Amino acid sequence: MATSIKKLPDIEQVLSGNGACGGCPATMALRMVGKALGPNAIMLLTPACSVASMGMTPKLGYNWPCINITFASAGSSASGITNAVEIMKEKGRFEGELPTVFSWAGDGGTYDIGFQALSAAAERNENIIHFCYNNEAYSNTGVQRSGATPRGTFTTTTPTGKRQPKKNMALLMLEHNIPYVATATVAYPADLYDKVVKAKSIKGMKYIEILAPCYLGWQFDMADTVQLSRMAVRSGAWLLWEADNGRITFNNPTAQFISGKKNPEAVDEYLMKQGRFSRLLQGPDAKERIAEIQGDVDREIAFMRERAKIFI
Ligand SMILES: Cc1ncc(C[n+]2csc(CCOP(=O)(O)OP(=O)(O)O)c2C)c(N)n1
Ligand code: SF4
Ligand SMILES: [Mg+2]
Repeated sequence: MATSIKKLPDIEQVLSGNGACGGCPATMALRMVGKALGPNAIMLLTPACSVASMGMTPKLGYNWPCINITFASAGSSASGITNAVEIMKEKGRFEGELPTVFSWAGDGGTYDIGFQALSAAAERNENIIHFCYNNEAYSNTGVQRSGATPRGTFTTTTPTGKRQPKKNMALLMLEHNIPYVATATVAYPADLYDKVVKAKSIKGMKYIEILAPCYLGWQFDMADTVQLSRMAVRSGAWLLWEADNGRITFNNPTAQFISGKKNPEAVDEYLMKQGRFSRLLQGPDAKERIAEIQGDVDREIAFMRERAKIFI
């Protein structure tokens, strides 16, 4: 049961005056993460919009010690820092509660360029939280395709629509046998908050992926970020789930589709609300293209329903 949004702490770790676009989903998500983690944390960032938005010392937009690292090294850098603070504590050179060490990366820095070091950190079960805010493209450099970009999407490197489906990164992380994996999105802030609070309490590797509809890449009105996020979940294009020690449970409204109590909405309306699809869905082959995307969504729901039954 998610905490009510009215009961979220007043604490703000994302400060006013940062350089993000209006309606930026990454910044909204980070605000919720800040409420859940509190001030005692160390943040690592790979190159992405969240770095471009944060400003420069001494006027950082994020109220944590922040370290900018290379694209490929979120897993290894966060591992080094978490081990360093634990050893300092053992040697009596660090007093008080250990900080939460977390990496904050985009889908480019997680699915693609950062995957190798992240996979290695997961296999070692390092005591970190890796957050992927997934806007389904390399937004900061002008919207190029990533491994998280869904089939049929226009990006500057897929001008006629991406041909391949996205990969299921959260499931790949689960298959590393780590203690906690979760998916979330900005339209369900209390669900996100609860998941981060839980991750903070668990020792070992935690992975949380947040769908982050970006008006620039997805081509919608920046006032509609939350609406797009909700439509993604209601259509089943984004599934809300978590896995404690390998056991998958689904969160509402996804849980209702999985149990068959309710059907997800058709993806058409969700797709047509976004310029990155709608431009490509106006031609003579529109019906087949929509059917192909709907097929990917239906397959993923069916696959996750069956995958959740496996717990040995
Ligand atoms: C090795 C390397 N390649 C390319 C870049 C240029 N670059 C900076 S940010 C960025 C996009 C990152 O995409 P993502 O991780 O999805 O974050 P987003 O921009 O979408 O927030 C790229 C390609 C870089 N900094 N380092
Ligand atoms: S381009 Fe998208 S992800 Fe980047 S700062 Fe703007 S709204 Fe946020
Ligand atoms: Mg991205």
